[in-house]
Amino acid sequence: MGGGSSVQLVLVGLENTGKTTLLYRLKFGQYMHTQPTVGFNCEKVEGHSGQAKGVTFSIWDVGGKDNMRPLWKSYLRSAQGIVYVVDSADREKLDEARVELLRLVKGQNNPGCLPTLVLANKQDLPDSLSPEDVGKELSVPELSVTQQCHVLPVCAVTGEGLGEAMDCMVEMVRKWKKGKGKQAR
Ligand SMILES: Nc1nc2c(ncn2[C@@H]2O[C@H](COP(=O)(O)OP(=O)(O)OP(=O)(O)O)[C@@H](O)[C@H]2O)c(=O)[nH]1
Ligand SMILES: [Mg+2]
Repeated sequence: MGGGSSVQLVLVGLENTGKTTLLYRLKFGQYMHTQPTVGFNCEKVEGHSGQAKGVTFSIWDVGGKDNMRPLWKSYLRSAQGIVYVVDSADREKLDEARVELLRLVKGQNNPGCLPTLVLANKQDLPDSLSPEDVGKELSVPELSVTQQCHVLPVCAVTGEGLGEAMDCMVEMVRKWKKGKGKQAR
């Protein structure tokens, strides 16, 4: 996969984790003020570096409040990857974040085992957990036995880590397309 190709992603995670901030950071290259998302946002974003260079991402950002979470699964059908955003500083919500991640990834609507990238967001906050600890809390090591699942650190406000994240996603989607996700990693 390279320049000229397109990748459709679904961007989910609990409310207030920074999904829309991340989407607008990618789209406009700057911090934008957000409101809680009711329904979804969709933007087309161009990749600029690494394997993402020249790739067009269609990103569906779905609201994370509990009444909107049942909608997440309906976006999986047309997606080639899941980006799951976590607030690394909100320790009290990590259990809930894990339950929702597993419900989505292990559910009936994900028979193709879409590659899943967990983004440990808000790394700028002083009490944020490391990506390794966020990954452990969300069962990433267990999930990655049967499907592609990685965790990366990001800060949606500054954009730090987003280039690496898009690069990683392209690589995961490329492998998934080759093996349709059957052979993990
Ligand atoms: N410190 C810090 N704050 C962030 C970061 N990313 C997002 N935020 C803040 O987190 C709050 C929620 O951001 P949103 O992008 O609206 O969150 P969301 O996940 O889209 O929330 P829903 O639409 O309700 O699902 C906002 O006040 C953002 O400015 C980050 O990396 N660091
Ligand atoms: Mg939002």
